[in-house]
Amino acid sequence: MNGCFITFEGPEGAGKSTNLKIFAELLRAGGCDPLLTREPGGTPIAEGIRELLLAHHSEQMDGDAELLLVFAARAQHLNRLIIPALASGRVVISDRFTDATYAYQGGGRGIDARRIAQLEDWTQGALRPDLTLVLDVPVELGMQRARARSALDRFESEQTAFFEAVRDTYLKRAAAVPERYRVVDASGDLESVRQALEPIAAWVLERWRG
Ligand code: T5A
Repeated sequence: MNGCFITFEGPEGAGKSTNLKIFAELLRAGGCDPLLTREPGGTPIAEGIRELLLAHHSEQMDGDAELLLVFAARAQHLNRLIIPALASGRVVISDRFTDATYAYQGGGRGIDARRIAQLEDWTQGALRPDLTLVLDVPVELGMQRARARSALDRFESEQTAFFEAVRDTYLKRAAAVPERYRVVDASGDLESVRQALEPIAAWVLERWRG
């Protein structure tokens, strides 16, 4: 695999989507043309599964059903979009990936991380992101931003304890493997986050140029 796989993670309203675009601009300014994608989603079938996952339903979604849907979308996304792009040497940046499953289905829903790891191995084989940026904000600030932006989806309608567990899981995963993760304080204004992203983009460009 020649390319570079970067993921953006963090709790609700951390600014992943906004800052992913800024990060991509920094890479473009250095001559790199990254493929931007997102999870759940990224291909038409995976986007269909995303709609099912985010919508409010009249019956409660079973935790295992939710977990399997997340990985069904991921299998489609990986095999149809991410792996071919990496194989052709592209830098791929995904707005969320499997760390979100550990954070939301593991931390938030309480599903055993070993079960998630089994599905991760099955779906991804040895593939893991080369770099994961965790945009970190206190839960209440993130929720304020999310509420100000649009109506809340099924995940965003969870309680504070759920989001605290999500954030905690991200921070623990980042602390456990510091060589793969960069935790970015996303509680300041967009300019301060951009300044934190610049050296990380420079690192990616250096690696990309070989
Ligand atoms: N999910 C996903 C799982 O449960 N398991 C999984 O395995 C996966 C992959 C969808 C949901 O799916 C769940 C988690 C999610 O709940 P999503 O579409 O990425 O995932 O949904 P959200 O996390 O809800 O994405 P958001 O768009 O809400 O959050 P972002 O991307 O972090 O925030 P963003 O960039 O849209 O910003 C939100 C608002 O805040 C402002 C922005 O302008 C925007 O209005 N903002 C700032 N304002 C001031 N200062 C800053 N620094 C700001 N940064 C952003």
